[in-house]
Amino acid sequence: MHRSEDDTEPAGGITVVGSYLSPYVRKVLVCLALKGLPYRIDPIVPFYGNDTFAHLSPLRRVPVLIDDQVTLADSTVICEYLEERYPAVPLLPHSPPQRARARWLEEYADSRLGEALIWHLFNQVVIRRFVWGEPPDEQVLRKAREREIPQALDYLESQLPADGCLFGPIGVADVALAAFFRNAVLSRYAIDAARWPISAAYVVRVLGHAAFESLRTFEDLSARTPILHHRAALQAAGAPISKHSFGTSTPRRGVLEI
Ligand SMILES: N[C@@H](CCC(=O)N[C@@H](CS)C(=O)NCC(=O)O)C(=O)O
Repeated sequence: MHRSEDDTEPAGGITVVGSYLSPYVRKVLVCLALKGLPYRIDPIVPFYGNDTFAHLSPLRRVPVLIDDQVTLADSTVICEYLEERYPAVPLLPHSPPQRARARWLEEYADSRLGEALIWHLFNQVVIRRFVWGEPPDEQVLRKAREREIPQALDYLESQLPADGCLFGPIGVADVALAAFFRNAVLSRYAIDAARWPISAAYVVRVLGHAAFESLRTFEDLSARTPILHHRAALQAAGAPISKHSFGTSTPRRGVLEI
């Protein structure tokens, strides 16, 4: 699945720029794994991107995918591209209504779960502290824990299957939804299985898939390693690290203010 035998960039191969801690990066890495596509990763936290990174990703966000033909800076666009270019293992269902529903749930994950679980939870407890040396905004955290996440789980409880995945085999909607809840785990937020039994079981099931499992060591390592040492620590642990990095040692604020 990974290509870590040597330090040569694979000719015509795929490079993903972005940290193992990002749910949007995780979504792309899991889709690559499911499609059996090898890749290299430049595991930068986006605030540490250099000037070239800003050129590749105008919003200075991760993931960025670079291959022999294109450079793309949005997880949904990347996954659609992979789906079209490498259709052998499909990650969208076949019928138009189901495809549309899969896209909606992916969009819901990226936007609403992104807001609640990343900007208002993970970024508060992890990024603010470890990138900016600031304490979390307790009001934002409280709102996320007490209102936004419960609201999202109420909705998901009505949408998710009691068994298996959303549309048969695991697909991009499952990957996107579960990817965000992995950051909930990393932020020490556990879904209350008594209140949302279907969602709690679904997230455990999807995160238990081998394609998610294969990333866990690198995620946990990133979570406990100072940011500037991520690359070396991940390389030592066998991650398929790219030869070149778009990282720098001083963080700068993002382009979008959310
Ligand atoms: N719509 C983008 C969102 C990506 C995104 O927001 N990534 C976060 C990391 S989890 C990021 O790069 N944040 C840096 C910032 O907000 O400046 C996608 O789907 O790829």
